[in-house]
Amino acid sequence: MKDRPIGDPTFCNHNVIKMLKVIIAAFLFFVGAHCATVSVNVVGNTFVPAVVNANVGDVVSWTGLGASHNVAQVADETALANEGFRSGAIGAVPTFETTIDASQAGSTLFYICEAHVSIGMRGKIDY
Ligand SMILES: [Cu+2]
Repeated sequence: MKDRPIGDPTFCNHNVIKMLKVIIAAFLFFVGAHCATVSVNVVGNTFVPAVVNANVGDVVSWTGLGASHNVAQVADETALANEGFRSGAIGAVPTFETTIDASQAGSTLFYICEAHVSIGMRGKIDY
């Protein structure tokens, strides 16, 4: 093997590639380690907790939707019309999940149960 002077740009290309692999692996681990599942349950006609905090990459998971509830994103605290994620028709599924993506960062997401929004069945996801 030929000796190369310090500063030679072809020096140790293998090590640079190895280092990049380590950096990418560390980044993926770091991102993965910060993704969490945020759980919301339905108790009676209420989302519990009604306000949750989530980060980009987190999964928000609703359980207890049963036969008489659903989850539908709406524009704000008073809106009634679906605008975004939706679990389907009322009672269609017992559980529902949505993953928070970067386009939703820095805002508050509002959602309702379409069957019971008239009696205040609303929730919020804060960032
Ligand atoms: Cu409901």
